[in-house]
This record gives sequence, structure tokens and C-alpha cells, in this order.
Amino acid sequence: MKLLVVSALLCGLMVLTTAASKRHLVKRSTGCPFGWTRNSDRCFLFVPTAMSWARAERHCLSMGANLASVHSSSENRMIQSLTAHHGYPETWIGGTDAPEEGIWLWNDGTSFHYSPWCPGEPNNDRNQHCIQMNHGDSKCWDDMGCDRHLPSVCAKKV
Ligand SMILES: [Ca+2]
Ligand SMILES: [Ca+2]
Repeated sequence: MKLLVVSALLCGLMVLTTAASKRHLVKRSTGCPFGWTRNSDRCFLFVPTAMSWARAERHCLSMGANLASVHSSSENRMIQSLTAHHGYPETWIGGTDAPEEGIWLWNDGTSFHYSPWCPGEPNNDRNQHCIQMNHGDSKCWDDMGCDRHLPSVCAKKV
């Protein structure tokens, strides 16, 4: 009898833990669309197709996202890791100073406080108003002409 009770309890526990792990799986798989990478409360997608900054942003918008804003070195590294399979190409992120020279803004409306610029950047060379990451050997940020065609990274809230 005791054995029966114990095995019934074990069965119950197994059902419970299986249900819990299933819930966990479901949560993980629905947090972000397929192919997107979750980091904290956002989903990120590397888009290898080279486009101008504005077209890259419009492409992100079509998926309910914006070009990615970046707020810390760990976020910067995480986004870089999404570009690793493609050899760390120069890649658009969502920063621009097009509305007013030298006033950098994120197009998703978040505050601009972190910016690992390369030495000597941003230099606004011949009117550069958009941010590319992975520039140079140290893969830092550089302001670049927005009409240049580059891969990009989209981001959206979970
Ligand atoms: Ca500029
Ligand atoms: Ca520059």
C-alpha cells in the first residue's frame, strides 16, 4: 500500500514537473518570433541584406521593430555576436544625428547615453548621420553616410 502511495506521488510529481518544463518551453518559444534572439526584454534579428539606413529601418518597422538601440557594453557585445557568423560586417544600428548635427538619438525613442565610438569618431565626414557598428579592428562605432548599403540589426520589445 505504502509503495502504491509513493509511486502515485512520484507519478504526480513527474506530471507536475513535465507540465512545468513544457510551460517553460512554450514561454521561451513564444517570447520572440522564430529566428530572433532574446536578450533581456527585447528580441533581436540580424538582417544580412545590405540596405540604406532608412530602408533598413523601414524593413524593421515592417516586422514591428526598429533598428536596434544599444545601451550598454554587454548589449553591444550581444548584438555583435549576432553578426559573428557573417564575419562581423559593418552593420547599421538605430542611432542618428540627422535631425540636428551632433545630437545623437535612437529612433526607438530611448535615451542615448552609451556610445563606444572609434577614436576620432563621430567625425561627420561629408555629412555622416547614421551609426554603423563593427568598424575597424576594435569593432567600434562610426558615423557613416546614411545612404550606404549595409546589413542591419532590428530589435523589438518582447
Ligand atoms: Ca552627423
Ligand atoms: Ca565617421
